Amino acid sequence: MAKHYEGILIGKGLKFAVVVSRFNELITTKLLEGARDAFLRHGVNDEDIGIVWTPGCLEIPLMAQILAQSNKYNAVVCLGAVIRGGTPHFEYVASEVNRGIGKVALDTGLPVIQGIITADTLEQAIQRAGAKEGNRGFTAAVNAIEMANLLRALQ
Ligand code: INI
Repeated sequence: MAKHYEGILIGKGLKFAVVVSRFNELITTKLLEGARDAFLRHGVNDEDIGIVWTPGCLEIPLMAQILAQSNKYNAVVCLGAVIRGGTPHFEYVASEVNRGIGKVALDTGLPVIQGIITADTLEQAIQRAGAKEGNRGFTAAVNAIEMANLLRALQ
């Protein structure tokens, strides 16, 4: 009989760090609200959530790495918004932050969850930050709980 491993969605006793960017704060504060809501509704204690603000998305990977290496958290959630609308380095910022977050996860062996919205317009970003298309921060936090528990199940 094959053995299946899954991460349960119970957050009690787990500790999480959230790295959130101030750039496009209108969107990222909504992502943070969504993430906190998900953590609390899945049983995480408010005191077990550490929140770190960065100026922009590009600074997120370094902070995520420091938090992942601190041995204080079961997972790190990264929240930010990269909006195309007229910015020439949209592609650069979007790909660098993605690459950096993936690298931190692989280098540290800790779940580092990507909750970065990349959108063509502000309107599209709003849809993904608590309007029609849900809240990317909420789903990132749920994924963090699942991954933290999956890691425990495998260890
Ligand atoms: N930072 C973001 O978080 N989102 C963006 O859309 C963005 N754009 O488009 O420029 C952005 N730039 C700032 C960047 O993350 C750094 O904070 C900045 O370059 C200083 O290092």
